[in-house]
Amino acid sequence: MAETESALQAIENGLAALGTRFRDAFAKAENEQALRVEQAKVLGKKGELTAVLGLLKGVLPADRPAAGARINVFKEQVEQAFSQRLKEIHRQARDAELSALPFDLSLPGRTELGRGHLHPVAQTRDALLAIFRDLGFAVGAGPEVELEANNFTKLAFPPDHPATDMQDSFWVDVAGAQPGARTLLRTHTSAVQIREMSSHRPPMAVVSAGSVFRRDDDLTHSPMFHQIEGFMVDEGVSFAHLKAVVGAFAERLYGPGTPVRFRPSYFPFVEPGAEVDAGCAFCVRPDGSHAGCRVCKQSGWLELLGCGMIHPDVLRHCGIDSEKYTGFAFGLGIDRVAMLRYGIPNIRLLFENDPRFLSQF
Ligand code: FA5
Repeated sequence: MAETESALQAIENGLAALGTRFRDAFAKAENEQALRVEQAKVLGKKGELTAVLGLLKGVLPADRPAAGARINVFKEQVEQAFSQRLKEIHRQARDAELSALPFDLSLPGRTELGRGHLHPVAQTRDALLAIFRDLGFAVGAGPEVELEANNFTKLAFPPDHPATDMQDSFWVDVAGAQPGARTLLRTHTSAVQIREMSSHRPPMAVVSAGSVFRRDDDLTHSPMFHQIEGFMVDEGVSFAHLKAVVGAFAERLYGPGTPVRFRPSYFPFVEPGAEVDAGCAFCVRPDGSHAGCRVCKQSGWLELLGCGMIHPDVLRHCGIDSEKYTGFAFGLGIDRVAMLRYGIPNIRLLFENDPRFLSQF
């Protein structure tokens, strides 16, 4: 009996000493790691409480449950003290962070990332669109996957025209398309003419820009490239209006006084049709004559665009009275203009996405 009493006393004394020690150690622990070390010293396998538990051997079996319960209460006290101190440590760390000196927002930023900018084709597109906007054209748009009807048929392409061939165009199947309605990646932005003229009534003057696709691939031809297309329809629109718009466009693009020349050409959707060249801006002399250079292949002229008076059949296909209304249309490759503008010799450079190349523009 005396033996068990002294064992119980030893347990009580042990817990009391341990209690003072761990409370002191927890209060002094300055960070989470130090706190966890102190906790392990008390509760760990080789910790001080294990030594106290050893004293249970000297307690009579009848007194052991009460002694065990006493030890469990102590364990809970340790754990409670531990989580309380941990919360305190976290709060102190957060307070220190919040009251530390704020970031200096006036410091210069890191420059390694560099600033991006618009792709040279996008810059050229925007410059060209701005010219036509200034001339009074509205900006329209159409999809890149287009109906055969809008890309070819309503533009009066005969069914056996080479452009409609599998070798020239990318035909695609579209899930849910109307039966019999063939679809392809549009081969030119002229399809936007059809969409606009079918959904609006004259007078109208619309320009649109975007990606187009053909089975082409060499130094100056890419399978994906970009075009700008414009047209105007109203009563009394004539070739003279077309010449005025094209002339103003050339002057805005290559400088005041830039001459243009019209050469007869064929596109199924215009009659008459023409190709337009602009005087070469790279070798023009002060008197307006041209020295001839590599860019214009010594000719003094640069190809500018294709154009013509909209064929009456095209107007009719869009439900526009071709007896009352007339119109003109024109289209040009943006990539070619960008190549001239920036002196880029190979069209593929534009689409390889090499930052060493693109960062030059
Ligand atoms: C057309 O696409 C006509 N839709 C333009 C038009 C519109 C004429 C309205 C009349 C009235 P063309 O096939 O010539 O025309 O192409 C126009 C321009 O696109 C060319 O002058 C050229 O600059 C550019 N181009 C054509 N194929 C490619 C290609 N594979 N890669 C880069 N540019 C190209």
